[in-house]
Amino acid sequence: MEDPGPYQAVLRDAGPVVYLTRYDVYALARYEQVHEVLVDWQSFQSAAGVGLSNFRHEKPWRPPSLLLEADPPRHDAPRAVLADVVGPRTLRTLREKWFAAAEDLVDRVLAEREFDAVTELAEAFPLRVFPDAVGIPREGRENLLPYGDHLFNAFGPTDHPLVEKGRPHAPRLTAWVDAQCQRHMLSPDGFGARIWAAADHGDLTPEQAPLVVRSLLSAGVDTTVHGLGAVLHAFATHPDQWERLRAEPHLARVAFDEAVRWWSPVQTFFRTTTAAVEIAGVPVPADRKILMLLGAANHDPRRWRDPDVFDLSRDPSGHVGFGMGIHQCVGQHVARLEAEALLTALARRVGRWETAGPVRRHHNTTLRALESLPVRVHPA
Ligand code: HEM
Ligand code: OVM
Repeated sequence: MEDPGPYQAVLRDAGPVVYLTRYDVYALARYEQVHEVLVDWQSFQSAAGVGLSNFRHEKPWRPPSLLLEADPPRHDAPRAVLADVVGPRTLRTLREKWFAAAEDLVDRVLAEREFDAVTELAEAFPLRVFPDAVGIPREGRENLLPYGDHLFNAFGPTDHPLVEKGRPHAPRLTAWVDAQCQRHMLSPDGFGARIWAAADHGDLTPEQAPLVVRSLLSAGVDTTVHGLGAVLHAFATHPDQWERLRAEPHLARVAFDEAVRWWSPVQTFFRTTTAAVEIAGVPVPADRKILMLLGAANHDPRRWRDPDVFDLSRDPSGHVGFGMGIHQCVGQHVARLEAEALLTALARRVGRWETAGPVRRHHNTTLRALESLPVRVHPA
């Protein structure tokens, strides 16, 4: 978790499929095989869980997601609804508001010359705009990050100390999140209300609506916090790339995608084989867990030139940091808009910046995350 690069290189070079005896898992760390499995939902299903746990044999710790942990045809309706609710059309109406919120936040944070870019920016910005956009009340929002953190830890081995540390808090966090998904808790103009309206319209059942809202609250906070943390970390440690962004601010979106490739905030997801298959000629039995190392695929030198370099000149499209295929991140436009707003506001005001203390990692079995990024800024 401190530095995933070296073990990922070992796994990539060990072969196209690496059998992990301790977990009875088939691990893929090369881009070609990760991509192949991501786009073949028929052979590699999600409904048995996208963590290590196999839902055919183990009871999931919470009711499965109707998107992430579902296969067609059940996946299709929730996916279509959410794709519309958080799609580009909706986001055009939020653009001005989110850009203004970013300008306001950055103005206030830059009153100090030294601050923690993780807490003051990467956490503060999504927490300011996203829960409002979903339409949940203010009360209890401090539960969002801990809930997501436990959820992402729980995709890994359930006897891991990080999961054991989170488990006592899970019932309280889950109860709070589930309560926010009820119709009467949601403001009339947010993403949540639009999901309930889709149920009125017959596109979802009333039983599905709260679980689709839950997907937004599950997947929409920690991911963007750590994605923004990644792009801020990248720029604070690559002054030449910051200079380039300042000269060409339209690069903000591609910069964020390059950061999602380079850092890969979501490091891993699993699939389960529906039948005996071959991956790169290696036989894999039915009902086995396949570990896709998204971060390793995004650094595979077989696919990327100088993969470890954060480079705005690169075309990062095709990276698997948002997945690929039918489950590819439905919230990626939300994440990109948040990043574009924050980076644009910063690029106007910060001439130069650098780290001003030790960069500390936040440990999570699935997320690659920062706890602290102390920075010193020099105004433009
Ligand atoms: C799916 C990453 C932001 C909601 C995914 C997947 C990845 C991912 C890798 C694919 C899962 C799979 O194939 O099994 C990320 C990253 C983000 C981000 C790195 C930020 C940088 C968001 C946001 C939202 C969101 C902001 C909500 C607004 C979802 C949902 C799914 C998903 C609901 C499941 C989609 C499906 O199964 O059809 N995300 N995500 N994500 N993401 Fe994101
Ligand atoms: C969901 C969900 C939860 C975690 C992650 C995710 C990255 C989706 O509940 O649908 O996608």
